[in-house]
Amino acid sequence: MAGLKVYFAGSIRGGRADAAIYKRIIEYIQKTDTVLTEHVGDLSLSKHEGSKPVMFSGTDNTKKRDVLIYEQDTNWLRDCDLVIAECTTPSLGVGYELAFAEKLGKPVHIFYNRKRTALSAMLTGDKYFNIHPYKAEEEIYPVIDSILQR
Ligand code: 6K6
Repeated sequence: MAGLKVYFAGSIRGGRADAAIYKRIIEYIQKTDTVLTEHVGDLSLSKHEGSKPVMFSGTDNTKKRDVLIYEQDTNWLRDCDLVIAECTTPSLGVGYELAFAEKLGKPVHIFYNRKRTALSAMLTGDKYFNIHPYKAEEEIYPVIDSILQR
């Protein structure tokens, strides 16, 4: 564990189409800093994770697991130094985390591919957020260097 504590946010149940990009961003941050939410870049994780009937039979156990996820993630948000989110794939959970981080006064940086998505006005219209549209993935990394003050 070293450097800044970064909360990386990316879609899980919203869809895993960009999971490989999340993984590469997480690994890039980890060169010098700590990512509290490494699991977001886990390529074996499907959007149905957390509600698998085989592992977690019944609504009650699934709900209990979700309560634990919520408590862990909101604790990490309290603990982190900043939030970096990749928002090309829309996700209710990520949107919630961004608003939660704003309430806590944490710096928030939002990346999205502007060729593939029109970001919600609730994000682009909120002057609190640092929004970084990109066209190609390689544009992300120099911006991350500057965010992490490398
Ligand atoms: C187990 C292993 C990996 O993931 C799991 C179970 N699910 C989650 N674990 C931890 N954080 C989660 C999980 N599901 C959603 N989140 C949080 O919400 C992450 O921090 C993501 O940034 C965000 C994604 O929200 P949805 O609405 O797309 O799921």
